[in-house]
Amino acid sequence: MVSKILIIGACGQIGSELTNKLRAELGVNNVIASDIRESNVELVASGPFEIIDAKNLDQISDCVKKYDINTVYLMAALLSATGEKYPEKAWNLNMESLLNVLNLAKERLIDKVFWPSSIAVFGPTTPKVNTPQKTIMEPTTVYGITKQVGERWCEYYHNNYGVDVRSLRYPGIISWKTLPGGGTTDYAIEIFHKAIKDGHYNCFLTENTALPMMYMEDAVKATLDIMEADAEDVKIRSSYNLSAISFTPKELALEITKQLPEFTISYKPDFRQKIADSWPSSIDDSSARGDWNWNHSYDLEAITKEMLLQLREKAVS
Ligand code: AKB
Repeated sequence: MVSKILIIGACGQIGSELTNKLRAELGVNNVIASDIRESNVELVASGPFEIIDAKNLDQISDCVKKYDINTVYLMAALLSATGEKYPEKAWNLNMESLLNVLNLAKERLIDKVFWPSSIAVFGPTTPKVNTPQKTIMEPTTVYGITKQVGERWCEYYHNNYGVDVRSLRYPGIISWKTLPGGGTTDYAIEIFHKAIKDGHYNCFLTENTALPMMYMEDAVKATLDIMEADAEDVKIRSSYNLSAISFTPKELALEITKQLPEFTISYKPDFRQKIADSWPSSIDDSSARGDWNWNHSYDLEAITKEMLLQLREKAVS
């Protein structure tokens, strides 16, 4: 059967790269991009695009019927830092969109769902180092709460209605094509932009705040790997721990100075420090590696080289 895919939240950081990759693999017309507004000109011009508010079940359902969609990637969400500013908005968007898509799968209008969870599902009482797949989860951000509840819903719909839903707990994702918006791990992207533009970065986290991170290429690969895995190999239907590397702002700055010796960094922690402090510093993702052979490729050195190269090229083009 031909995969007919709908990506909700396709203009965002991960959605846009996922759309490009899936279009390259499956053909442009088999991957329908959608978002609440046309905020990514290149993406909108690159193939079929629909305006969809992820909170609106009718809009999603009409699009699914119009294009005979069988798989939905739900990438629309309010992230951790924005969520703390607008808690109710974050709850409404993150929960209603998920239930809309799960209900379409329950009604068999679609066959398969991808929904991203996050390291934000963990909290200050979670073991911080090498955080296990199954552990204490008491998130203190509204974003983390929506991810935790969302995971429970995914598992519930799988167990009770046979919904084929697959999910990953993304760490911070580093990329150069589309800017992230409203996350706590965003510093690890901002730093590259500022390093090239100003030679200096004022970091909103302290120098020793270690967080799990991953390059976009690896994140997209993990997403497609789990979606293409045999159903019986996807043993966890809440969400899988997913990990590549962990580093602190100081370690990242040091790596950047290997390429840009003049680069300097200062630290002025803001409200996002508290969010970062509540999250793990590293993740044990052996279940993902064992169940469907997940493997990452990019280490800190490779990410740094690639980010500086691509952003420099983008700046002159
Ligand atoms: C955020 O910082 O909010 C996100 C995430 C870790 O889910 N990047």
